[in-house]
Amino acid sequence: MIVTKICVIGMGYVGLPTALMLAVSGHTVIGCDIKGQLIEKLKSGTFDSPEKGLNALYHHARQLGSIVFCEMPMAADAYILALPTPIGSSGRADVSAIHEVARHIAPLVKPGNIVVLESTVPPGTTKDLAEWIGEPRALYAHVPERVLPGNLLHELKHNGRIIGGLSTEATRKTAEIYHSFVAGKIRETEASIAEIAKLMENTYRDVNIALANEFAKVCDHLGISAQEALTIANEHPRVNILSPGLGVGGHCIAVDPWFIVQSCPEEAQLIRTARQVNDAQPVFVLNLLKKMLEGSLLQRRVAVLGLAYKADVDDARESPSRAFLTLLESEGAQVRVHDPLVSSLEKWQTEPLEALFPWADAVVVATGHSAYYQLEDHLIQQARGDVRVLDAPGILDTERWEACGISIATVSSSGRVRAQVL
Ligand code: SAJ
Repeated sequence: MIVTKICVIGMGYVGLPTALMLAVSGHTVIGCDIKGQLIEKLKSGTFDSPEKGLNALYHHARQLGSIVFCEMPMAADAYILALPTPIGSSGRADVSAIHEVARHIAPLVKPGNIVVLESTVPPGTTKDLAEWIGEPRALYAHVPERVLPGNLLHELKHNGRIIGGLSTEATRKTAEIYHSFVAGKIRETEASIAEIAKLMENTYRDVNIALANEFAKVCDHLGISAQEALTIANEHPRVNILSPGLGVGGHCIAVDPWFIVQSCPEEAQLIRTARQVNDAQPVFVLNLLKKMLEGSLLQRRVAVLGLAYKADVDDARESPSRAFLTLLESEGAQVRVHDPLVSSLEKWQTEPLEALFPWADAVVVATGHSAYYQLEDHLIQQARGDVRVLDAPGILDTERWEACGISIATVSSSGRVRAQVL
């Protein structure tokens, strides 16, 4: 294996683990980020993460002495950019972080160096990056990240990777680097194909969840249990419908489909509609709750469980809880919140469940944290006997709640609950 000096730019949830993996796989690594405090922590050995295995990998890399951290990029053989690409105020992808880094590394990049873009980007951005850097003899490739927070290190090693170079030499040389730590299949292709393939992956998931959310609405309207119907439909060997819930959050699936829509607004009708369906899901859940509380939320006390964008992560970016909490307050409800991993979301501060349960007229599970499935009986017993419980992702242990005389509605069972109870 060729030992390479690699500068990884962006020490976020993708860049840092990638840098550490490279550092324990025989490379010399420079990890950069403009966040001074983060770099200080990484340098001083005080970095701490809830992500499984990350702390151990960090200490291992430091012991090997194969990684240094700094705020500005330094000269290397290869540069890997793992930077955020959010949706900007114009509704288009904001690639300014990539543009800015291109400006910084332009004087460092030499002919034959490798420049890899891992950020999810609109089609054509890898080519733009090469132009922004302006060293046409460097080797450019898009290698989209594919990891799931919570299982990051396993996925980084075992997931297949797409390597899409602007030239075959770029693809081949970039693949050599990734072969040093990836056990999954490495798929070599062109940059534009890698870019659109990554967007297809997340769009597929978004459209699938939108379909599940729409099925939940349809079944609610018809007075049918969507949950049972979805379970049965998914028993077909070629059907795999995902689960309805409060909506789609996170900085990937709720964002990336727009990159396709911005590139082809006329062609991407289904993709746009799926985004809109998922964005509107908190309104559907709000209306279910309203029906459960006899039509009005005015002055009703609602405890919302879950601020994170999905189960068992401490990340609330684009969380559908935000829209839901805002809607609740606009209806005049009194709102208090809890999350085992996120301490606050804007003005909403986590409070102990012991304080919320005796207080609440209604409990809404927004995020399917395993802590909510595992709730202890003494906590459930603190809920009021007439409390209404709406479990959006459908994760509560219904038997234990029912043993306390409390019935539970979920987004996918609301049709049946409505037909029977409401
Ligand atoms: N969700 C549902 N129903 C489901 C599954 C998820 O409502 O059945 C919701 C979640 O609660 C969450 C949102 O969808 O709010 C997104 O969660 P996720 O677990 O589907 O995805 P992310 O955004 O955490 O990670 C995705 C992954 N992409 C795919 O699985 C195709 C991951 O591999 C990517 O690395 C990541 O996007 C990314 O960065 O692109």
